[in-house]
Amino acid sequence: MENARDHATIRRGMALAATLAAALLATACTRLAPTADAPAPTIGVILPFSSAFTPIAQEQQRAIEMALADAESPARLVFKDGGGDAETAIAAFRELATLEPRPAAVITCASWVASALNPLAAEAGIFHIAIGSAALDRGRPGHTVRFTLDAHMEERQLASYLERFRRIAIFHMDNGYGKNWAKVIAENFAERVAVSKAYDPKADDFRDGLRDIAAAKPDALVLLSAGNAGEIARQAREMGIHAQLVGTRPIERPELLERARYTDGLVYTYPTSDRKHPLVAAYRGAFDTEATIFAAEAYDALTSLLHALDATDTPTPEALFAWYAGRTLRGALGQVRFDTQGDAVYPYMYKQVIDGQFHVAQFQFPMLLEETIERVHHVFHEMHEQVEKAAEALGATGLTGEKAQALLLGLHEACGHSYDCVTIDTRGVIVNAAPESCENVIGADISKQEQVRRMMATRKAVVSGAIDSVEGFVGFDLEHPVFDAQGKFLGAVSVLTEPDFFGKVIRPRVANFPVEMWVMQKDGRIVYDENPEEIGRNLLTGPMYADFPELCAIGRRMAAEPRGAGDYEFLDKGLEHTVKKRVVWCTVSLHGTEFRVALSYVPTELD
Ligand code: COI
Ligand code: CYT
Repeated sequence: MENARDHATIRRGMALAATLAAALLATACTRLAPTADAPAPTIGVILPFSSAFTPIAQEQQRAIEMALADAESPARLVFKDGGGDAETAIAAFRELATLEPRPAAVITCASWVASALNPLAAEAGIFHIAIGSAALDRGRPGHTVRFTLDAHMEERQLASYLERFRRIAIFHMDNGYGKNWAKVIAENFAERVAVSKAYDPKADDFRDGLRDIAAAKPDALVLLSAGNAGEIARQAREMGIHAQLVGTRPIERPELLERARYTDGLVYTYPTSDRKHPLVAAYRGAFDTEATIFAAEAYDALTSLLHALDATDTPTPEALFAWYAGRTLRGALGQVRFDTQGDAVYPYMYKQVIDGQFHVAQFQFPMLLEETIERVHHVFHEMHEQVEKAAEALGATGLTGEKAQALLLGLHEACGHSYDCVTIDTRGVIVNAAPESCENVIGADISKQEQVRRMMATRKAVVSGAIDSVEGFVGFDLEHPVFDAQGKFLGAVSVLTEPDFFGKVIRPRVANFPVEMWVMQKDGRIVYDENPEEIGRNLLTGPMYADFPELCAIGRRMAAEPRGAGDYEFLDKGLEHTVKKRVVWCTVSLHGTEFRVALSYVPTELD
């Protein structure tokens, strides 16, 4: 490489000049002198310049040009107007495909464009990257790489919040983004969707559709919208619609804050991204406005594409796709993992418009904790009720024999997260077990286990802490005494939880949120953590924690107090760097055994 720094400087100058000169509808071109050995690759970029999304296209173009200016290797960018529909984008693609030399790749924005161009790009042998495309139907798998989280994944996160509403109204853009999202919500909340209306994103009067929404008297109004959400909110409020406003990723546009009076309180899902990435400050400096996630995706798309082109000997679509699939990248989006389909996965959180600004929604941390606690509580409660019934029935059948085993199997099937169910006799020996695959534990003496001793001593139902089960893994055991009709103590019936019990209950509740959850017993033992290395360690006495006195202090408070919150320093998710964390915790208990369920996050990572 000759003088990479000079190149970078020249490119930066050209990129900014191009940005300033680019008329909205014009085809902008950034030409670079090819280096002696390899010609600069041509990259086509199709953005919705002439559409309802002009400011989004502009933002993406700026970010792509900034990425080129920051890059080590040259490229020739050819921007094309994709309009607001698939047909215009297809025509733009056909023009790109005739260029000499042919583009090595095409970057496109919008769901409807991504789905339409995936097969065409595959056909033409041109690698395809989709940005700003939450909905994508890949007619040709293994070809398109996407930088946007899929709507289904985002909806799973939005659902945690939507669950609290009874009458949901949906007002969506009449395009591939809006229609697909509306469908995903309707699939999940079928009977609660009171009304779902499409609107033309190029319109400026939305009152026709909003009248039907007003008539449905919703308590939540989901806007599947971009820049015109502000105007929609104004018209909705003026028509007397007071529902909670809810949104999704593209709703965070500067235009929204111009209508802050009407959009205040709006809650929406949004990527966490990396607000400390140089792009954020550079964009603000150059354009005096905030870069949104559209810029971050566009910047990372071009940056990574140039790396991929450098790293592949023959940059065929197959080779480029293979470069992305399974890879983890770091960029303006933060840390991004590409799955084998070629889809980017990165954390989303809730944001909220408060006092005319976009904020990280603080309510989400206690909300996610409460929801998770409720879930664990539900599982415990169900086990308790089922085991109580089984104990009653076993009093009549006795603890051994086929009838008893059928009861144990029924108990096992009725309890979510049961690994097996057994009966023990008065000596503490396992005398029966279900399912059949677990019969090998029959005969094991578990009388020395702490919870068995407690049950024997009190003849009351007990729950263990984490125990090393005779089954061979760490589990939690609910023991319920069994008495016959005369009140004679026969022994007990038990449900043992499956391996990774807390993980199985907790993980889906907080999947893809930028939080970590962990569970501690009152003795300080960590019985669940996202980081498996920490499970089984003791927060109060473990050497791993000794260098973090604030964390130990939190641990002592958690041992003593059923609920609380605090700040501490500890290692990040990868156990690499020390970061300042915030924690909120709560308790779930059954038969006197208490578990502290904690949620922690890094506030500075989020804003
Ligand atoms: C999407 O399709 O996911 C988008 O964000 C498109 C955008 C132009 C509203
Ligand atoms: N196993 C079991 N303790 C064990 O080790 N099934 C119940 C209690």
